[in-house]
Amino acid sequence: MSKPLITIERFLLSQQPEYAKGDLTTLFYDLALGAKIIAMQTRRGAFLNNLGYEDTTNVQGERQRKLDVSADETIYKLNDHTGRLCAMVSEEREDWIRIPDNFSKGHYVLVYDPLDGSSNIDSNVTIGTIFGVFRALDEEKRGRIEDCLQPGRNLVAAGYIIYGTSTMFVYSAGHGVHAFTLDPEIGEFLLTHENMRFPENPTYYSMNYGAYPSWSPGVKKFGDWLQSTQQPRLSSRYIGSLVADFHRNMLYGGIYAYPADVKSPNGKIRLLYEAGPMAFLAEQAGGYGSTGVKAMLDTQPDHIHQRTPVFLGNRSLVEKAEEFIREDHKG
Ligand code: AHM
Ligand code: MG
Repeated sequence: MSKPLITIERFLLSQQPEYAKGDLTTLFYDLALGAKIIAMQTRRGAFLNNLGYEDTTNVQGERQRKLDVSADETIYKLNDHTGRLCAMVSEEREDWIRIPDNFSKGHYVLVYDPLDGSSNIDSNVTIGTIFGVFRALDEEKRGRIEDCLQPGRNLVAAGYIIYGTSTMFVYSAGHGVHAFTLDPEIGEFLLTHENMRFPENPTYYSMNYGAYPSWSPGVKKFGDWLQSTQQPRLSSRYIGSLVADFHRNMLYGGIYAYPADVKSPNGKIRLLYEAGPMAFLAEQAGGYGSTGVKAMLDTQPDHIHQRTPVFLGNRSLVEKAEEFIREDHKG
């Protein structure tokens, strides 16, 4: 007998029957559709005149690439009118997104980075989409900034889509991390990796050592420790796409870190729609996510584009980073 074909929808319903016909299931359906469209846009970028830059910058002052903008439009357009959401936050938009008045509103908030790993977009290197889903704090009021500014601990679900040698949809709705691979022949995501866990013994570390001179003494010591005193020794792998580095490390064990440095005292990665969802996935896969000082999931965002230092991966390695960084904070 051949193996059953398990779609995201079928799997979600089998795991969490309470979501039957629910908004979360259909939200995932739309995100998966978005993933297929963005995968096509990135694959055909050169033919669609979709490589290179727009004339615009985003709120972080970064020049927007055409694919950043089209991926953002894709996710926004698939979700603005469905009646499932009361608000959205995108890395590419300065303000939180209100659902237009002519559409009905729902209980969920979607936060997303439409295309992460921007520096890799035009060079055929793996990139990803990151998302998180919160429930509105006050379901009556439907859509306020407070509904968006929630700590990762409140996430109902989170995930990423990885555009690599294949396209994968990886998510957790609080019952483990599961991955679905896009079968391009039939255009459907099918379950390929159930209940992903960080292996006990890590293999890789992923940090941009080009920033070493600007790291704090504690981060430098951690970076040195990763390179010199591990038995058996870890190997270095750094793609510069959070999704890709995290995904590989979840499969083989390891740590991804983007610490603070002199240039960016709060680090580079955004708390709400990058670090929070990835920390949720890390904990669901038996790992841990930290700011270097405390659990990422317990960190309350003060504004939607807030940055944070990030340490994600095997708990033993992330806690080691915290040990070294704690030294920086002692008198
Ligand atoms: P982006 O949202 O502008 O793409 O920035 C986030 C990305 C991460 O995916 C990646 O880990 C990091 O920036 C790489 O930064 P750097 O080139 O400084 O190492
Ligand atoms: Mg990003």
